[in-house]
Amino acid sequence: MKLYYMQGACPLATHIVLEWTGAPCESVALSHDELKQEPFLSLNPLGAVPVLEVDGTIMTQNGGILTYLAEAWPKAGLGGDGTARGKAEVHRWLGLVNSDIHPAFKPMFGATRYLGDEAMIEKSKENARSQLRTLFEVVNMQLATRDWIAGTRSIADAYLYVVLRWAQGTGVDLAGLDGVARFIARMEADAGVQRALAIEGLA
Ligand SMILES: N[C@@H](CCC(=O)N[C@@H](CS)C(=O)NCC(=O)O)C(=O)O
Repeated sequence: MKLYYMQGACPLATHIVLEWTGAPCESVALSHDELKQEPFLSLNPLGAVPVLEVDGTIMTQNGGILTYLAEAWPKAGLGGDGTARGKAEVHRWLGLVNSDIHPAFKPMFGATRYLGDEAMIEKSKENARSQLRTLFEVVNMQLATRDWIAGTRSIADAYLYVVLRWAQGTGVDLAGLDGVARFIARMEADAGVQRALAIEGLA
């Protein structure tokens, strides 16, 4: 397998899951400019990572890639507790991270630059931070009584950790979210997470 990634971006979740599964994989680092040019655009016309190449097949989209790894390496137990409900629970939280939390960061990553007015751009970022605080309060409630977001350690935890890193780096208020703080500490103490961070030069 070959994983195309950009440092610190969402493919860090794939790197963590690869470490948790033990699946061998080559990593290819790309700059933001390289994502928007050939030859990468031939792999993913959307110019986005992650892209995972598996035996000549190109996979894109976090949800698809992470689900593939959980299914293909079942011994790692990253797809739920083995029941239909457990799998649904993993996808519930993976969906929250991928469809609600991740896109809410867009103003912080330049999506509202087109407004052209610094005050307006800052306002859009403040609004995003406030939406993200609400989303992380929901995550915190779930983590109040659990070590892992879906009950058992799963692909959703890897992705959740990535967006929490972004929250820390973009001034989202995580104060008082004790379950979230415990989760971040648990992830940072994990040897697989540490190896994934080191692969991306973030350790
Ligand atoms: N829906 C896509 C989103 C992927 C995505 O947003 N990737 C970001 C990195 S976290 C990216 O490649 N952005 C490039 C850009 O700025 O257009 C997925 O889940 O894989």
